[in-house]
Amino acid sequence: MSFVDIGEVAYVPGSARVFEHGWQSWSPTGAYRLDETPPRPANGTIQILCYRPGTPVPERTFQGEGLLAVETGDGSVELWSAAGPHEVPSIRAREEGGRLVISADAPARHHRVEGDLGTALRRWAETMAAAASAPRTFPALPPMWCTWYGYWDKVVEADVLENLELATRHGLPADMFLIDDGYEAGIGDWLDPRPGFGSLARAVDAVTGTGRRAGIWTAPFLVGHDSRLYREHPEWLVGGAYAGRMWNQDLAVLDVTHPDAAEHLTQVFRTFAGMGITHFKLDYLYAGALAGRRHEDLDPIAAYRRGLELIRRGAGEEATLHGCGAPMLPSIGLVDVMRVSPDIALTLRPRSGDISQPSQLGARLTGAAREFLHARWWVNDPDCIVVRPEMEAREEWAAHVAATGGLRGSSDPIAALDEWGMETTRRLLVPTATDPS
Ligand code: 9PG
Repeated sequence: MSFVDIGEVAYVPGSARVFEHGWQSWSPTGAYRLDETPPRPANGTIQILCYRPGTPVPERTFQGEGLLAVETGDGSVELWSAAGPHEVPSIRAREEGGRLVISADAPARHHRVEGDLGTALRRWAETMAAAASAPRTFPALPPMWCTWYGYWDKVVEADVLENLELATRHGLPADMFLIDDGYEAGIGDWLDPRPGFGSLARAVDAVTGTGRRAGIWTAPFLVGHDSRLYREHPEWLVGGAYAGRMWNQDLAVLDVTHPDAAEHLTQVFRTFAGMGITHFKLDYLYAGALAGRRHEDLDPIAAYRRGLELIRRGAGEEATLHGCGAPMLPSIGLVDVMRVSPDIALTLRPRSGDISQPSQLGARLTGAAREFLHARWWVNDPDCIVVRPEMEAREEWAAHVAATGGLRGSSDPIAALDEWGMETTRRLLVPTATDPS
């Protein structure tokens, strides 16, 4: 891929800022002064997992995926973006002779907006939503409870039952229970139970039996090298595509353009829907848009969109599709809910210093920078409410969640909440805002 200069901007030194839009849910997004260095991946694996694969950024260069905006400092914003959501140019800005030179690796359109960055981003989001036929209105989604940030991959059926009981006893209005990563036998083997989890069907029945909706996590485009799917169907993998390493194994990619793999994918979601599951957290979705050799010669973004359509076919029109780790622009119109930030964690700062990694700081910075997408492209998911006593700076996290209109989900073991945690959780568990801010 080669970059071609497409424009330049004059700016006011000291007050100008460049807004970089990250590729997927976990990719850092924000506005930076020209003397700041934006977040960059700590290593090659994180580049694949959390940034745009294959697009390392040169030194002293800003880069947005599908969107780069310059708040010039004189009251206007100059913005470059894809013509539509199905092509996502990488767009760069570098300082040269007192101006910013803009370059891109695919066609990008220029817009100039009088006003501040927030105004320009809101207007841009509306233009893109219309071009992508995103829904015009967004439902008030009820709050939820999620297993991940309390039980991690050790979750068992009994944890779900215990928290159902406690939610009822404490009057927590969590109307959907999401069983996150940990119930499955392998990455790709979604219908096989992890030995020791218990029964997924029983857990789902317990949830729906209380009148709540049941949700489940999958990473539908990933195939872990340790999985049964990987052993049994090497012909279903995208040739040469490497989705990184997680769960102590290398990750391959399901080729949704292979008819049998496509049928399998739809069937997995049809099976879950048949159990009564209506909310689907679809994680590590970036994998579906990786380049590689596919059965059918589709470009990666078209293949990604095809994959989501196959999932929708199995999950049903009424189901809620919840993207995570997902390429942002390519998902418009296909998901109902979208994670807009890296993971929350019990610690304020990320271990590696890279804010694409789980941490409160990363989740707050990128989540706040993407609040303008809420109720314009989808329902934002700022990640879960975690407010038990061991959570570092829990007041700050609660304040961040309170300021977003997006999905409210609690993910503490309810028994671990002290009085402040319980009150805060109850206060924050409200339906999503139907209007954008
Ligand atoms: C389940 C989790 C949860 C969580 C998702 C995703 O790059 N990383 O280090 C990285 C860490 C965690 C992570 C994604 C990326 O979490 O966002 O809500 O569902 O998977 O395994």
